[in-house]
Amino acid sequence: MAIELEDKYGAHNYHPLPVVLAKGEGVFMWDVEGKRYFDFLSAYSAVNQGHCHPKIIKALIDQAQTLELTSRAFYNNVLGVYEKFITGYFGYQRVLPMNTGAEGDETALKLTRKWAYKVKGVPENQAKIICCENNFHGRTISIISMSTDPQARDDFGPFTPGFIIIPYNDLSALEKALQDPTVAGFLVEPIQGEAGVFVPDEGYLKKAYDLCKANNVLFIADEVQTGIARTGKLLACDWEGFKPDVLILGKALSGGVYPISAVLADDHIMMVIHPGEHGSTFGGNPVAGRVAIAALEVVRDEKLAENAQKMGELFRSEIMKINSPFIELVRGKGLLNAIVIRPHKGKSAWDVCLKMRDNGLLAKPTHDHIIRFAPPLVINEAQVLEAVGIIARSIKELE
Ligand code: IF1
Repeated sequence: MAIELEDKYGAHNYHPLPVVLAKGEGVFMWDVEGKRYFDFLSAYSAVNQGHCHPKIIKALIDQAQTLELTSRAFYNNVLGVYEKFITGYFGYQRVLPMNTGAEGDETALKLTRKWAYKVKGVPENQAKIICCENNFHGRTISIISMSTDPQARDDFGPFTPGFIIIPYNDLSALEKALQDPTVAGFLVEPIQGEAGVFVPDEGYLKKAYDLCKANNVLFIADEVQTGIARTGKLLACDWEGFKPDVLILGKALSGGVYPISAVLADDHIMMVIHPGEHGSTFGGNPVAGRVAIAALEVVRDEKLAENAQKMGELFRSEIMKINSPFIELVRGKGLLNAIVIRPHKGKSAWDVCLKMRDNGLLAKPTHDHIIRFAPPLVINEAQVLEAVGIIARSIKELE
């Protein structure tokens, strides 16, 4: 019924796994028939704090009943409190609030271009931004102009100019691209999600950051997916001990209950934007402010980064014990992991996901041979072991 309705009345821009969900709590979701599943997608890492976290839901309801939206034409009594909280939390001087991840990335691109003209002194309309092959930063026209994925790009042109695309995890390509004096920024995912949880070599990010510094270029980290404790640190860049010039957050900034994104930077960058030059009707609204504060408090109070680190180690070591012709490779960091599936007996990653669904665990293939495993970060040891049991059994049943 639900599937037919979506099929008949919705645009066909997704191909969901056939399961109709009706309820969520913690690491679990239930379908319309009451069958329980482990959620190993976490709404693409938006639900790091677990489904329907009571503290976050309470913040949402309380504020929604008090004051929902004022627009930025007026001040509201939550935004400043939220801005002070989030800048202190991540160690930046300023924040620019938006709603979706793609808007966060767009904001960072605009900020970087403006910085190039106002501070770096790049000639008008010449600013360039370096990005990486196989990136995923969202779905807007400018963002897909950076994409190298034909599915994301084909028939959506003409594209936005001003991007230089280099291979990911390739410092000499970056060094070469940085020689162009009109380069304003380097936009990068600390781990490439859509590419199939591709973890770069240790030291790559910090060295890339140092190269950017040496060339007066902004390092822009898209931590929309990797941020907020997913990889076992608050930010994935924390693994290499540096602070990006421009930080983009989204998804779990709301614990999944509401679209909230943010761009963080210090004064010398953020203050190039003046009134009227950028904004959003919903960005920085009181509900978003309260929800984001609650979501970040949960991450800190429940030590979700530490838990993601520990449970991630356990998950990978248990998965590696599964001896199957289907499993080519396991990779990831914290609780952002993927199994590369080797097609076997005509079965693909999609078949593995269907089988796991039957056995009570939901995950989604990416690029038809990779399955991403990213449960809510509140998962405990017994649950990891039970989930790995389901994954192992599902794979065995297909052999
Ligand atoms: C879809 C992947 C995840 C992101 C990074 C910005 C955005 C995303 C690093 C945009 C969004 C999504 C959106 C979802 C698929 C998905 C995804 F498979 F593509 F790689 F999460 F794993 N930066 N990621 O990953 O954020 O505007 O969507 O809020 O179907 O588009 P958004």
